[in-house]
Amino acid sequence: KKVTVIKAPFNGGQGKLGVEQAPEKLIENGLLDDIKEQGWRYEIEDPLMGDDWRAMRADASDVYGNCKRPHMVSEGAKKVYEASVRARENNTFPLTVGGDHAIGMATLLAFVKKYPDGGIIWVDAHADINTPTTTESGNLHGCPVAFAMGLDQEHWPADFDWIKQLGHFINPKQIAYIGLRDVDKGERKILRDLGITAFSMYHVDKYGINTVVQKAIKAINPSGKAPIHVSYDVDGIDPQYVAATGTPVRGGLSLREGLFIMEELAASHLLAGLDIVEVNPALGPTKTHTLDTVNTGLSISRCALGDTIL
Ligand code: DIR
Ligand code: MN
Ligand code: MN
Ligand code: MN
Repeated sequence: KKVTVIKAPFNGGQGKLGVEQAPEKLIENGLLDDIKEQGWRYEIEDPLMGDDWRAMRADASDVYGNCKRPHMVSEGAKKVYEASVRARENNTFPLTVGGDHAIGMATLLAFVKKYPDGGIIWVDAHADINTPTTTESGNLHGCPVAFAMGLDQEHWPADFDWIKQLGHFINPKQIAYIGLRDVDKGERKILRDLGITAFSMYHVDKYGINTVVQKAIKAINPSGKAPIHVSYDVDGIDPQYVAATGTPVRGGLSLREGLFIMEELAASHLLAGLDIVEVNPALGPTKTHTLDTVNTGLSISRCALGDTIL
Protein backbone atom coordinates (compact mmCIF):
# COMPACT_ATOMS: atom_id res chain seq x y z
CA LYS A 1 0.00 0.00 0.00
CA LYS A 2 2.01 2.88 -1.30
CA VAL A 3 1.04 6.15 -2.93
CA THR A 4 3.27 8.01 -5.36
CA VAL A 5 2.36 11.66 -5.00
CA ILE A 6 3.23 13.20 -8.35
CA LYS A 7 3.48 16.95 -8.03
CA ALA A 8 2.44 18.68 -11.25
CA PRO A 9 2.58 22.44 -10.61
CA PHE A 10 1.74 23.14 -14.23
CA ASN A 11 -0.16 26.14 -15.59
CA GLY A 12 0.55 26.10 -19.34
CA GLY A 13 -2.81 24.60 -20.35
CA GLN A 14 -4.79 27.70 -19.51
CA GLY A 15 -4.50 31.42 -19.04
CA LYS A 16 -4.59 32.04 -15.31
CA LEU A 17 -1.63 32.12 -12.97
CA GLY A 18 -1.87 30.50 -9.55
CA VAL A 19 -2.94 26.94 -10.38
CA GLU A 20 0.74 25.95 -10.15
CA GLN A 21 0.62 26.70 -6.41
CA ALA A 22 -1.87 23.94 -5.70
CA PRO A 23 0.46 20.99 -4.97
CA GLU A 24 2.29 22.96 -2.28
CA LYS A 25 -0.95 24.34 -0.84
CA LEU A 26 -2.47 20.88 -0.60
CA ILE A 27 0.65 19.56 1.09
CA GLU A 28 0.77 22.56 3.45
CA ASN A 29 -2.77 21.77 4.47
CA GLY A 30 -2.13 18.11 5.23
CA LEU A 31 -2.19 15.98 2.07
CA LEU A 32 0.79 13.86 3.12
CA ASP A 33 -0.27 13.60 6.77
CA ASP A 34 -3.67 12.39 5.63
CA ILE A 35 -2.12 9.72 3.43
CA LYS A 36 0.06 8.49 6.30
CA GLU A 37 -2.82 8.55 8.77
CA GLN A 38 -4.85 6.41 6.41
CA GLY A 39 -2.22 3.71 6.62
CA TRP A 40 -0.45 4.24 3.30
CA ARG A 41 3.24 4.75 2.74
CA TYR A 42 4.14 7.38 0.20
CA GLU A 43 6.90 8.70 -1.99
CA ILE A 44 6.99 12.02 -3.80
CA GLU A 45 7.79 12.65 -7.45
CA ASP A 46 8.46 16.17 -8.66
CA PRO A 47 8.96 15.69 -12.40
CA LEU A 48 8.63 19.35 -13.36
CA MET A 49 11.41 20.45 -11.04
CA GLY A 50 14.44 22.04 -12.67
CA ASP A 51 12.83 23.39 -15.84
CA ASP A 52 12.15 27.07 -16.38
CA TRP A 53 8.39 27.00 -16.85
CA ARG A 54 8.15 30.74 -16.29
CA ALA A 55 10.36 31.34 -19.32
CA MET A 56 8.48 28.76 -21.36
CA ARG A 57 5.21 30.45 -20.50
CA ALA A 58 6.64 33.80 -21.52
CA ASP A 59 7.70 32.55 -24.97
CA ALA A 60 5.25 34.33 -27.26
CA SER A 61 6.35 32.22 -30.23
CA ASP A 62 4.89 29.07 -28.62
CA VAL A 63 1.63 29.00 -30.56
CA TYR A 64 0.23 26.69 -33.24
CA GLY A 65 -2.79 28.01 -35.07
CA ASN A 66 -5.26 28.70 -32.33
CA CYS A 67 -3.42 26.54 -29.75
CA LYS A 68 -1.63 28.28 -26.92
CA ARG A 69 1.73 27.01 -25.64
CA PRO A 70 1.82 23.58 -27.35
CA HIS A 71 5.55 23.23 -26.69
CA MET A 72 5.20 24.00 -23.00
CA VAL A 73 2.21 21.67 -22.62
CA SER A 74 3.96 18.88 -24.48
CA GLU A 75 7.08 19.20 -22.30
CA GLY A 76 5.05 19.25 -19.07
CA ALA A 77 2.90 16.32 -20.12
CA LYS A 78 5.91 14.26 -21.20
CA LYS A 79 7.56 14.66 -17.80
CA VAL A 80 4.38 13.81 -15.93
CA TYR A 81 3.91 10.82 -18.22
CA GLU A 82 7.37 9.50 -17.40
CA ALA A 83 6.78 9.89 -13.66
CA SER A 84 3.39 8.20 -13.98
CA VAL A 85 4.89 5.28 -15.88
CA ARG A 86 7.53 4.84 -13.15
CA ALA A 87 4.81 4.80 -10.49
CA ARG A 88 2.84 2.24 -12.51
CA GLU A 89 5.93 0.06 -12.97
CA ASN A 90 6.46 0.11 -9.19
CA ASN A 91 2.83 -0.85 -8.60
CA THR A 92 2.14 2.15 -6.42
CA PHE A 93 -1.04 4.24 -6.47
CA PRO A 94 -0.30 7.39 -8.48
CA LEU A 95 -1.92 10.46 -6.97
CA THR A 96 -1.15 13.27 -9.39
CA VAL A 97 -1.73 16.75 -8.06
CA GLY A 98 -2.10 19.58 -10.57
CA GLY A 99 -1.78 22.06 -11.85
CA ASP A 100 -4.17 22.45 -14.72
CA HIS A 101 -5.89 19.55 -16.46
CA ALA A 102 -3.62 19.46 -19.51
CA ILE A 103 -1.51 16.90 -17.63
CA GLY A 104 -4.49 14.51 -17.77
CA MET A 105 -3.25 13.32 -21.17
CA ALA A 106 -0.13 12.05 -19.39
CA THR A 107 -1.80 10.23 -16.52
CA LEU A 108 -4.32 8.57 -18.86
CA LEU A 109 -1.65 7.40 -21.29
CA ALA A 110 0.47 5.97 -18.45
CA PHE A 111 -2.60 4.23 -17.04
CA VAL A 112 -3.51 2.47 -20.28
CA LYS A 113 0.11 1.54 -20.94
CA LYS A 114 -0.09 -0.56 -17.77
CA TYR A 115 -3.78 -1.52 -18.08
CA PRO A 116 -4.86 -1.55 -21.75
CA ASP A 117 -8.39 -2.55 -20.70
CA GLY A 118 -8.62 -0.28 -17.66
CA GLY A 119 -11.52 2.10 -17.11
CA ILE A 120 -11.35 5.87 -16.76
CA ILE A 121 -13.77 8.21 -15.01
CA TRP A 122 -13.39 11.90 -15.83
CA VAL A 123 -15.14 14.11 -13.27
CA ASP A 124 -15.47 17.62 -14.65
CA ALA A 125 -17.89 20.39 -15.61
CA HIS A 126 -16.11 20.22 -18.99
CA ALA A 127 -15.42 17.35 -21.39
CA ASP A 128 -11.83 18.42 -22.17
CA ILE A 129 -12.10 16.61 -25.51
CA ASN A 130 -11.48 19.53 -27.85
CA THR A 131 -8.93 18.89 -30.57
CA PRO A 132 -6.44 21.48 -31.84
CA THR A 133 -9.03 22.03 -34.59
CA THR A 134 -12.20 22.36 -32.50
CA THR A 135 -10.81 24.34 -29.56
CA GLU A 136 -12.42 27.76 -29.34
CA SER A 137 -10.30 29.04 -26.46
CA GLY A 138 -6.97 27.61 -27.64
CA ASN A 139 -6.37 26.46 -24.06
CA LEU A 140 -4.94 22.96 -24.11
CA HIS A 141 -6.39 22.03 -20.70
CA GLY A 142 -9.59 21.75 -22.75
CA CYS A 143 -7.96 19.07 -24.97
CA PRO A 144 -6.24 16.33 -22.91
CA VAL A 145 -8.79 13.60 -23.62
CA ALA A 146 -8.50 14.20 -27.37
CA PHE A 147 -4.72 13.83 -27.17
CA ALA A 148 -4.96 10.68 -25.07
CA MET A 149 -7.46 9.29 -27.59
CA GLY A 150 -5.40 10.24 -30.62
CA LEU A 151 -8.20 12.29 -32.18
CA ASP A 152 -7.45 14.51 -35.20
CA GLN A 153 -3.77 13.55 -35.19
CA GLU A 154 -3.18 15.07 -38.63
CA HIS A 155 -3.62 18.50 -37.09
CA TRP A 156 -1.49 18.09 -33.98
CA PRO A 157 1.46 20.42 -33.43
CA ALA A 158 4.69 18.47 -33.95
CA ASP A 159 5.45 18.86 -30.24
CA PHE A 160 3.05 15.99 -29.60
CA ASP A 161 4.83 13.50 -31.87
CA TRP A 162 6.02 11.70 -28.73
CA ILE A 163 2.44 10.67 -28.02
CA LYS A 164 2.00 9.20 -31.50
CA GLN A 165 5.25 7.29 -30.98
CA LEU A 166 4.02 5.63 -27.77
CA GLY A 167 1.93 3.37 -29.98
CA HIS A 168 -1.09 3.33 -27.69
CA PHE A 169 -4.08 5.57 -27.03
CA ILE A 170 -7.14 5.33 -24.86
CA ASN A 171 -10.26 3.88 -26.44
CA PRO A 172 -13.54 5.86 -26.45
CA LYS A 173 -15.26 2.89 -24.79
CA GLN A 174 -13.04 2.99 -21.75
CA ILE A 175 -13.91 6.47 -20.48
CA ALA A 176 -17.04 7.87 -18.81
CA TYR A 177 -17.76 11.41 -17.71
CA ILE A 178 -19.58 12.61 -14.61
CA GLY A 179 -20.62 16.21 -13.88
CA LEU A 180 -20.67 17.78 -17.36
CA ARG A 181 -22.50 21.07 -17.79
CA ASP A 182 -20.34 23.19 -20.09
CA VAL A 183 -19.57 21.34 -23.31
CA ASP A 184 -18.56 23.06 -26.54
CA LYS A 185 -20.35 22.37 -29.83
CA GLY A 186 -17.39 20.57 -31.36
CA GLU A 187 -17.04 18.46 -28.23
CA ARG A 188 -20.69 17.46 -28.32
CA LYS A 189 -20.25 16.14 -31.83
CA ILE A 190 -17.18 14.13 -30.80
CA LEU A 191 -18.97 12.65 -27.77
CA ARG A 192 -21.94 11.66 -29.94
CA ASP A 193 -19.96 10.37 -32.91
CA LEU A 194 -17.75 8.19 -30.72
CA GLY A 195 -20.58 7.05 -28.44
CA ILE A 196 -18.77 8.12 -25.31
CA THR A 197 -20.56 7.52 -22.01
CA ALA A 198 -21.32 10.86 -20.40
CA PHE A 199 -23.40 11.74 -17.36
CA SER A 200 -24.18 15.43 -17.21
CA MET A 201 -25.68 17.19 -14.21
CA TYR A 202 -29.07 16.45 -15.79
CA HIS A 203 -28.38 12.73 -15.36
CA VAL A 204 -27.13 13.20 -11.80
CA ASP A 205 -30.42 14.94 -10.97
CA LYS A 206 -32.51 12.43 -12.84
CA TYR A 207 -30.95 9.17 -11.57
CA GLY A 208 -29.09 10.22 -8.44
CA ILE A 209 -25.34 10.03 -7.99
CA ASN A 210 -25.29 6.40 -6.81
CA THR A 211 -26.96 5.12 -9.97
CA VAL A 212 -24.77 7.35 -12.12
CA VAL A 213 -21.60 5.94 -10.54
CA GLN A 214 -22.83 2.35 -10.97
CA LYS A 215 -23.73 2.99 -14.61
CA ALA A 216 -20.38 4.67 -15.24
CA ILE A 217 -18.44 1.76 -13.74
CA LYS A 218 -20.45 -0.74 -15.74
CA ALA A 219 -19.93 1.15 -19.00
CA ILE A 220 -16.15 1.33 -18.71
CA ASN A 221 -15.63 -1.97 -16.95
CA PRO A 222 -18.03 -4.60 -18.24
CA SER A 223 -15.96 -7.42 -16.69
CA GLY A 224 -16.25 -5.82 -13.26
CA LYS A 225 -12.56 -6.55 -12.69
CA ALA A 226 -10.64 -3.88 -14.55
CA PRO A 227 -8.73 -1.21 -12.60
CA ILE A 228 -10.17 2.30 -12.73
CA HIS A 229 -8.36 5.63 -12.91
CA VAL A 230 -10.15 8.84 -11.96
CA SER A 231 -9.16 12.22 -13.35
CA TYR A 232 -10.87 14.69 -11.04
CA ASP A 233 -11.22 18.33 -12.09
CA VAL A 234 -12.43 20.06 -8.93
CA ASP A 235 -14.68 22.30 -11.05
CA GLY A 236 -16.96 19.27 -11.37
CA ILE A 237 -18.10 20.24 -7.89
CA ASP A 238 -20.26 23.33 -7.51
CA PRO A 239 -18.47 26.67 -7.12
CA GLN A 240 -20.15 27.15 -3.74
CA TYR A 241 -17.63 24.59 -2.44
CA VAL A 242 -14.93 25.14 -5.05
CA ALA A 243 -14.65 28.82 -5.82
CA ALA A 244 -10.89 28.88 -6.27
CA THR A 245 -10.73 27.35 -9.73
CA GLY A 246 -10.10 28.82 -13.17
CA THR A 247 -13.36 28.06 -14.96
CA PRO A 248 -16.18 27.67 -12.42
CA VAL A 249 -19.62 26.70 -13.73
CA ARG A 250 -22.73 26.97 -11.60
CA GLY A 251 -25.05 24.04 -11.04
CA GLY A 252 -22.42 21.44 -10.21
CA LEU A 253 -22.10 18.40 -7.96
CA SER A 254 -22.77 18.98 -4.30
CA LEU A 255 -19.79 18.36 -2.06
CA ARG A 256 -21.34 15.08 -0.92
CA GLU A 257 -22.07 13.92 -4.49
CA GLY A 258 -18.50 14.76 -5.44
CA LEU A 259 -17.07 12.80 -2.53
CA PHE A 260 -19.52 9.92 -2.93
CA ILE A 261 -18.01 9.17 -6.34
CA MET A 262 -14.64 8.55 -4.70
CA GLU A 263 -16.06 6.69 -1.69
CA GLU A 264 -17.89 4.32 -4.00
CA LEU A 265 -14.84 3.71 -6.18
CA ALA A 266 -12.67 3.11 -3.11
CA ALA A 267 -15.27 0.64 -1.83
CA SER A 268 -15.23 -1.16 -5.18
CA HIS A 269 -11.52 -1.90 -4.70
CA LEU A 270 -11.05 -1.09 -8.38
CA LEU A 271 -9.58 2.37 -7.95
CA ALA A 272 -6.01 2.40 -9.26
CA GLY A 273 -5.05 6.06 -9.58
CA LEU A 274 -6.29 9.60 -9.15
CA ASP A 275 -5.59 13.09 -10.50
CA ILE A 276 -6.74 16.16 -8.56
CA VAL A 277 -6.50 19.22 -10.78
CA GLU A 278 -7.52 22.84 -11.29
CA VAL A 279 -7.34 24.01 -7.68
CA ASN A 280 -6.16 27.62 -8.08
CA PRO A 281 -5.30 29.11 -4.68
CA ALA A 282 -4.88 32.56 -6.25
CA LEU A 283 -8.51 32.75 -7.34
CA GLY A 284 -10.53 32.46 -4.13
CA PRO A 285 -12.36 35.77 -3.76
CA THR A 286 -11.48 35.45 -0.05
CA LYS A 287 -9.08 33.31 1.97
CA THR A 288 -12.05 31.27 3.15
CA HIS A 289 -13.02 30.39 -0.43
CA THR A 290 -9.47 29.30 -1.16
CA LEU A 291 -9.30 27.17 1.98
CA ASP A 292 -12.69 25.58 1.18
CA THR A 293 -11.40 24.65 -2.26
CA VAL A 294 -8.12 23.24 -0.93
CA ASN A 295 -10.04 21.27 1.69
CA THR A 296 -12.31 19.86 -1.00
CA GLY A 297 -9.21 18.61 -2.81
CA LEU A 298 -7.98 17.00 0.40
CA SER A 299 -11.37 15.37 0.97
CA ILE A 300 -11.33 13.90 -2.54
CA SER A 301 -7.95 12.36 -1.77
CA ARG A 302 -9.05 10.96 1.59
CA CYS A 303 -12.21 9.41 0.14
CA ALA A 304 -10.17 7.85 -2.66
CA LEU A 305 -7.72 6.32 -0.20
CA GLY A 306 -10.50 4.69 1.75
CA ASP A 307 -11.60 7.10 4.44
CA THR A 308 -14.68 5.55 6.04
CA ILE A 309 -16.45 6.75 9.15
CA LEU A 310 -18.08 3.47 10.14
C1 DIR B 1 -13.57 24.98 -22.82
C2 DIR B 1 -13.39 25.06 -21.30
N1 DIR B 1 -14.27 23.78 -23.21
C3 DIR B 1 -12.21 25.02 -23.52
N2 DIR B 1 -12.65 23.98 -20.78
C4 DIR B 1 -12.24 23.89 -19.49
O1 DIR B 1 -11.46 25.95 -23.24
O2 DIR B 1 -11.91 24.17 -24.32
N3 DIR B 1 -11.80 22.80 -19.00
N4 DIR B 1 -12.34 24.92 -18.69
O3 DIR B 1 -11.55 22.53 -17.70
MN1 MN C 1 8.54 22.26 -29.41
MN1 MN D 1 -13.24 21.74 -15.91
MN1 MN E 1 -10.85 19.61 -16.77
